[in-house]
Amino acid sequence: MKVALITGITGQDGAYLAELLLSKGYVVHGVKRRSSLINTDRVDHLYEDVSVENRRFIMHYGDMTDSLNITAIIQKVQPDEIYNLAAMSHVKVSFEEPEYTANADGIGTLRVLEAVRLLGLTEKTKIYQASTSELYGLVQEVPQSEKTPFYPRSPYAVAKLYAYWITVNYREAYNLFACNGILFNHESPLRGETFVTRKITRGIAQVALGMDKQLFMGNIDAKRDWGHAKDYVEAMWLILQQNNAEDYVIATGETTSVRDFIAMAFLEIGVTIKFNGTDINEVAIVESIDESKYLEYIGSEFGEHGRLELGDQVLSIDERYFRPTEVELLIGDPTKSKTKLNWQPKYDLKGLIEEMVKSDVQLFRSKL
Ligand code: NAP
Ligand code: G4F
Repeated sequence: MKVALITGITGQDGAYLAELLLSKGYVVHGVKRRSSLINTDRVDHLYEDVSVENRRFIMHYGDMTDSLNITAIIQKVQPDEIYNLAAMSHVKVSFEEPEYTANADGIGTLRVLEAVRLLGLTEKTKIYQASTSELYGLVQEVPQSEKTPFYPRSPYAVAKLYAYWITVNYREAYNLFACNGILFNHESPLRGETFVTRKITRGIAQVALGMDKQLFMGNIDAKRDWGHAKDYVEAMWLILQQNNAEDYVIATGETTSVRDFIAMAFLEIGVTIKFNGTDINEVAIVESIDESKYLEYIGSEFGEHGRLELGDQVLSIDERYFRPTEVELLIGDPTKSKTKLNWQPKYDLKGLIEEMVKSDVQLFRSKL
């Protein structure tokens, strides 16, 4: 049985990857942070009690900012594969916590690589580094491929730039099987609540159920290449199954604005919206409602604001969500991953939105 170690196992990708590797027969070890509240919701269904013999899912307390701890875990686990997913992953928050982000996301990656080298595991352990399309930032080429120059636009992206190059350097200097997956945005019902897609699907569920009046959004002109996290963790695994250690772009090759994502998500519950106004004065209004679809989705119970009606204002712009430097457009060129990894996403954007909206409507209906 192969042994995998996942840092960031309690995050969106960590949870899907753990499921995937368990289904492939791996023993899966994960690093979780100590916190005052339980932070293992996404993987609780995989938990095995310590009394279970031959457990295949094992958690260790750890933190990317603690070299001794990271080294000790790797020594104990002796992994065949490490998936380094742990990071302070929120771009906007990284402007407020730049030093911590550099430490966890940048130097944290060095800690993993150096531990493998110092422990003499360079021949045994393959390493996947969670690199990001944020590296392209102020894009120098459209679409972005493995050869596109980087131009990071946030403390998060700059930290991830260090992580990218230190991974390449350890591969070249020490012959480590270390690879970067340059993943474009990927989402799911497990996505953190403050990333834009989940904020939208949660917000729409609450507005549609009369639990809130409207969404407050930042730059809705930004465009992203959105895929489903389930498809993307499969690409992570494929990257480590190749004969040669290389870096890959993982993307759908299509881009959509935040504005269009919002309109598509409202349409999923039968509501057509119209955008009026410009810049920070832009709003969205309910233009029409497909009654049978709306009521089939939402049911007949509503919160204090009641049901949606024609003309209701359901969105405003709030400058607090703007970033000091923005990444306006991301669209990946997945040619290499399609040809070399034979990777093909199963979800399209409509299917992703449907799954996320359904899940959040169900979540908030249960709270009514
Ligand atoms: P996520 O949901 O935010 O999960 C991040 C994980 O890292 C969580 O388990 C978190 O623990 C853990 N973590 C954060 N700081 C840590 C520290 N100092 N020590 C140990 N663990 C720490 O992120 P995700 O969407 O799954 O993304 C996974 C990785 O891919 C991240 O590195 C992200 O930057 C990168 N990435 C994501 C995307 C995307 O679109 N999702 C695209 C490209 C790259 P807690 O649960 O305790 O917070
Ligand atoms: O969902 P986001 O916060 O994701 P962002 O900044 O693209 O970063 C995510 O994807 C990266 C891959 O490219 C990962 F590396 C990173 O870890 C993370 O997972 O924002 C997407 C876009 C941005 O342009 C943002 O300005 O949506 C815009 N946006 C507009 N209104 C908003 C909002 N973003 C958030 N979070 N909240 C808003 O209200």
